[in-house]
Amino acid sequence: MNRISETDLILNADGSVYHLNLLPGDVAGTVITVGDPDRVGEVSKYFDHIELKKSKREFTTHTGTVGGKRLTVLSTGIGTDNIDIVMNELDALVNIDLSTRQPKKEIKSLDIVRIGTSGAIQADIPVDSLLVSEMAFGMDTLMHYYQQRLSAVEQQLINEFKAALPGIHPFTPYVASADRSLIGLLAKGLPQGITISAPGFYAPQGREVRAKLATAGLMEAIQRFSLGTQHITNLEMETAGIYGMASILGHRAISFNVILANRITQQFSMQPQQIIDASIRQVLERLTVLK
Ligand code: R1P
Repeated sequence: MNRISETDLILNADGSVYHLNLLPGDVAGTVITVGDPDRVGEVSKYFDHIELKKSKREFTTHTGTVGGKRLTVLSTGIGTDNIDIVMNELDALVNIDLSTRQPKKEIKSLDIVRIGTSGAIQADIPVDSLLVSEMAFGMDTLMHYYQQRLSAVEQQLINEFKAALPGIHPFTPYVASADRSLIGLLAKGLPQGITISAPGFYAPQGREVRAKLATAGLMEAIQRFSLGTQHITNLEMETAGIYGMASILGHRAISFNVILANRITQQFSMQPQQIIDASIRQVLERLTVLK
């Protein structure tokens, strides 16, 4: 097999992967991702034992155990450009022999669990609720750089969504889904929805601060779009990339969204930190079912 070159997969002097600054043994089979580096400690404070803390740029990692289960929590920073880095380097840590620079014979599948914040775009989704992304459309372009094999159903979803944005959005969105088995194991009793991962926070999510500068009609078209009885539920900036990369690399992924804002009712959470904390505890409890 071809040796992976020093420039395709960059390693630091200690053998760790370039951006995450991690060695293969540093990562557990279940990886919680959060956007905010400060949220890593908010998750790991519930670990019984923390065995490792490492950091580089926006990527902070803590690995430890909760009730005997080994977990890693890692910050991705904001956006799917970072997700490209995080998913490739996590995959390299478990599926590439970093000393020989060859893919391992047995490919390992990680469980990737996002705990992120998000804004709802349907009036009936309450602020402070927790919503699981069943599927996500990427309004960024990340998956167009990969050979994402789409089912006929997924291709149809993209066509329908693109047709709902005529002349408003110049790019073809991509679509990717949560792992069905993780949804079965972890999402019981929680609302599930269709998430939009936007490539920015302001105009890409319909926000206008100083003047009317955002593309007219985009948010309204997204909000109106329906697949049968389902509508797009929420906006954030990573889920589609995580789902797309997980599916091409063979990992299982699920994204939990703490709904801090409702863009339709224009409400923002009165107690965001407490709500994020309660959601972290809820997700950690749910993770105990994973082997
Ligand atoms: C924007 O404020 C950030 O918050 C959301 C978005 O996806 C974006 O990363 O998630 P996190 O709270 O996990 O960062």
